[in-house]
Amino acid sequence: MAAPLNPALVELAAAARRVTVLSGAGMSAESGVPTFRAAQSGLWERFDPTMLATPQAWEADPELVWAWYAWRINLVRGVEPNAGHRALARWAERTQVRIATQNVDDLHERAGSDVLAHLHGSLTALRCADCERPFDGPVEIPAEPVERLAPAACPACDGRVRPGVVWFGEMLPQGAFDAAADAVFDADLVLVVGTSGLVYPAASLPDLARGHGVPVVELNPEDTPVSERVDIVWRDTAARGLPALLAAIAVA
Ligand code: BJW
Repeated sequence: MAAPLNPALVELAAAARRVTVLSGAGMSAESGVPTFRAAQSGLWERFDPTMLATPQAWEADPELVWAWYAWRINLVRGVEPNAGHRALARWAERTQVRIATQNVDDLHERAGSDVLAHLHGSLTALRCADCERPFDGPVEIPAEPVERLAPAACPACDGRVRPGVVWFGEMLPQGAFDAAADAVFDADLVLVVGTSGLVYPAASLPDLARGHGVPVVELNPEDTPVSERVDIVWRDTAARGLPALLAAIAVA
């Protein structure tokens, strides 16, 4: 059951005309997608995701890194948006809701939302690691996890095809951060959902909002470094809290 809602939160949300949502891995957790820093399952338990999501890991062992991403692509294909994703899509029918996500899945879109910015790219926007050309050819995605898998070869240059995600030390997609920053400056409510707030520059967005006088709410079942820098801390999960908020503002 959802935690009781803070009346100040309901009042803010009911009055908001321009909501900006900053979502992280916790948004998709109740769909069955493990959060980035949670223990991975099965054979990936032995690997540290912060070591795999790097250009250095790809250079050293592309077959290991591609096998990890193939497992995750398969996992995301097999799950559905949760009640939190769907609540945001419904909210957008009555007010402006802009979503800037760190997530590399497509669950917001599959729930019916337009996503303003995928700050860390997308699992399935494949491209050549050498010539950067987008790749939309067939890729082998095994049904069961494997520890090594050869990446596809680029038809133009024979380079290795990599996932279209942003690894540590890489630049964010052109314009993505600026679009997210503009959306927080222009909001009358910023809702930070399900992120540990550890990864920059995405983690700076709540502070940018507050610096502009925009109220910031954090929805997360756990304490994070963001918690002490927001106006309202809301301890609940995305799939419980967001539908409860939507129901409350419908009658507010
Ligand atoms: C629930 C829940 C439920 C659970 N409901 N909640 C400034 C200071 C220090 C360092 C830097 C800095 N600026 C840049 C850096 C370096 C680096 C960085 O930030 N490092 C930090 C680790 C210190 N940043 C970069 O390198 C970025 N690039 C960059 O800055 O370029 C410019 C530049 C280039 C070169 C030199 C210098 C500057 C790029 C960052 C790319 C991050 N990429 C990843 C991997 C993507 C691909 C993949 O998925 O494999 O993105 S890392 C990973 O972390 C992934 C995520 O999007 C990101 C954030 O994770 P998130 O979403 O917060 O997930 P979790 O798992 O951490 O947390 C889940 C949360 O959900 C928890 O709080 C739970 O409680 C909660 N939760 N269930 C709601 N049901």
